[in-house]
Amino acid sequence: MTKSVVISGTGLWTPEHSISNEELVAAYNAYATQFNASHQAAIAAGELAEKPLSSAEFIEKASGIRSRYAYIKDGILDVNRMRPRIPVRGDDELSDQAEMAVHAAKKALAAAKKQASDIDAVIVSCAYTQRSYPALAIEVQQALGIVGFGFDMLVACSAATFALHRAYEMIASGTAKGVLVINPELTSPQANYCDRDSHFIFGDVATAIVVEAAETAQSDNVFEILSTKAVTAYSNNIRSNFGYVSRATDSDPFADDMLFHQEGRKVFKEVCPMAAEHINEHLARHSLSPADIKRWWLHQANINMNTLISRKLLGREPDATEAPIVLDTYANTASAGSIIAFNLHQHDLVAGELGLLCSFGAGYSIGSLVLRKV
Ligand code: CO8
Repeated sequence: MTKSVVISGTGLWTPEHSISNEELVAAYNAYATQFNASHQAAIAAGELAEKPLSSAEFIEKASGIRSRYAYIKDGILDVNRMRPRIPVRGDDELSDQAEMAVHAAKKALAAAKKQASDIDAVIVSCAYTQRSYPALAIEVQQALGIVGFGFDMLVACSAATFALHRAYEMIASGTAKGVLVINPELTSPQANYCDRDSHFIFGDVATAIVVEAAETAQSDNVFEILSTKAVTAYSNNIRSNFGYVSRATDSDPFADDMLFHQEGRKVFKEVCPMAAEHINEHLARHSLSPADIKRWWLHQANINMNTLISRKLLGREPDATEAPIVLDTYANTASAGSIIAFNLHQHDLVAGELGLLCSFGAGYSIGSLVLRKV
C-alpha cells in the first residue's frame, strides 16, 4: 500500500428543524407530570417509579448541549406521543435516510470537485439503518448515478471513522478509484424522549466525505490520510436491543430496552482513558506527540469528555480552536460528530499541519485517522 490517499471533500447536511433544551425540557416535564398524576396510586404503592423532572441547566452543564436538530420535529414535543411522526414512504420513493445521505453526498462531491463518474464505491455508515436491505448505500448509489458498488456498515459512534478506514484501504489497494463515505445519522426515532437521563442527548444530521488517491484530487483543500487505527472492546454500557429477532422472541418492539440506553457515568469513566491511550499510541506510530497536532476533531458526545481527553493528551486545557466543539448546536450525532467538527474547522490549516480525527463510543469502539493538510 504505497499510494497516497486523501480526503478531498466533505459535506454537512443540517435538518431545518431544531429543538432547544428549554423546549425539550418543557415537553418532557409536562409528560412526566402527566405520567405521575395518572399513575399516582401505583407510585404511592411502590409499584412504579415516579418520573423525575429534567432541567435545561443540568443538560448544558453535564453535556455542553444547548440545542439539537431534528429531521422531523412534529411529534417529539407532543406529550401524548414523545417521538417523531415520520410519514410513511412507498417502496418506489427515496427513503428518508437515503435522502439525508444524498444531501450530504452532493455537498461533499461539490467540495471535492468531483462528479458521480469519479466515484465507484459508496459506504453508508451510521448507528442505525432504517431497513436491512436493499442496502441504503445501493439506493444512494442509484440516486446519484454512480456506477460501481455500495454497502452499509453499522459501528454506532465509530461508524464514520471505521468506514473511512475501509475507504482508505480500498483506495490504497486499488479496489476503488473514488469512495463516498456517508453518515446519515437519523437518531431521533431511537432516542427515548420519555427518559430524563437521555432525552436530551441526540440530534439528527448527515455528513459525507470523498476519499481518493492524491494523484486524482482536484480540490484545493485536501488532507492526506497518514494512517488509521481502530480498537473495539465489548461493553453493555451503551446498548439498544432493537432488532429483527424481537418478532420471534415476542418482545415488545417499543419497550425501553429497544431504545438507546446507557450507564453514562461508567461510559465516561471507561472510555476517556481508553481514547487518550489509543490516540497516544497512534501518534507514537509516527513518532509524534500531542504537541505536534494542530487540530483535534474529536467525537462529540459530551463536552466534559472532550475536555478530559484533551487535558490527558496535552497536559493543559485545550482552547476552542484546537479542539472544536459542535455539541452546543448539534448535540450528539452518533458517528457524524467528529466529521461535523472536521467539516466546519479545517479551512484555516496550512500545508504540512497535522490533525487527528477520532471517534469513541458504543461497542466500545475507537477509530482514529492522522491527517496532514496538503
Ligand atoms: N435533568 C436534571 N437532572 C438530571 C438529568 C436531567 N436531564 N439527568 C440526570 N440528572 C441527575 C441524576 O439523576 C443525578 O442525580 P443524583 O446525583 O441525585 O443521583 C445527577 O443529575 C447526575 O447524573 P449523572 O451522574 O448521570 O450525570 P453526568 O454528569 O454523568 O451526566 C451524561 C450524564 C451527560 C449522560 C454523562 O454521563 C455522559 O455524557 N456520559 C458519556 C456518555 C457517552 O458518551 N455515551 C455515548 C453515547 S452515544 C453512542 O455511543 C452512540 C450510540 C448510538 C446512537 C444512538 C442514537 C439514539
